[in-house]
Amino acid sequence: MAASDEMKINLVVLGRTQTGKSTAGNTLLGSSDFESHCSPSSVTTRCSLRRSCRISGIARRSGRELVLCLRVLDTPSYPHSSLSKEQVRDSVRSALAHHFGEEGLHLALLVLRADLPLCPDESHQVVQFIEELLGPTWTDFTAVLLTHADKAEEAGFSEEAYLHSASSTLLSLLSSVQHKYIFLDNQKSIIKEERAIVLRKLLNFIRQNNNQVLLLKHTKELN
Ligand SMILES: Nc1nc2c(ncn2[C@@H]2O[C@H](COP(=O)(O)OP(=O)(O)OP(=O)(O)O)[C@@H](O)[C@H]2O)c(=O)[nH]1
Ligand SMILES: [Mg+2]
Repeated sequence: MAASDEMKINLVVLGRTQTGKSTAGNTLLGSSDFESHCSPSSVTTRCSLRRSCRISGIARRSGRELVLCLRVLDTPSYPHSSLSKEQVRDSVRSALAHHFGEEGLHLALLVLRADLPLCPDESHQVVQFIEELLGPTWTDFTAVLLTHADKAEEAGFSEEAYLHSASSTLLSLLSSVQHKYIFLDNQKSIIKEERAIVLRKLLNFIRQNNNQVLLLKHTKELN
């Protein structure tokens, strides 16, 4: 297959602890590579990259099947139960530069729990963190992943009702990332068709940003 029929997609999951970042990475990759479980302390303590290639049936280009190669960088949370902000920021920064330095990052997925309200202080904290990592154009390269959609659904919220009742903080965050958001139920074992729907949405977000990538340099090169 010609290289032009392949598309590499580079993603990073970011967010608070126990929001479902690692599980979301697994859902997207269709694997169980990232360690993920319920814990009273943060589970992920270092960045790790996993990939899933030869994904077909998602998109076509010029009438030809496009084969995706998805790469997901899992990260320790911020805030973290045992790492300082600087430790998390430095390790994510260097992992981004190491893994995506040459090809660039397509999208950062800011993972939030759909079943918990987003309050102004925590939104400010996480947004500031992402801005420090990605720079001033962070909104173009960020989408919000609302995990625990199963719990919101169990509580009787349709997507429309959910957004109607959501905190103004969440609504303003969604607006700042140009309404790039996806509801995700990580709990059920996602079937191929559902995963394809999520991947198509991500692809549309990337297209919405004119297929641009964010180039992330090593800190040393920035000086
Ligand atoms: N019900 C439900 N549980 C979820 C969902 N996503 C994740 N979980 C559960 O939430 C817990 C934490 O998930 P992780 O993926 O480890 O969360 P994390 O954000 O990577 O956590 P840290 O690495 O500790 O920061 C696990 O028990 C998951 O099974 C979801 O969409 N619905
Ligand atoms: Mg994790």
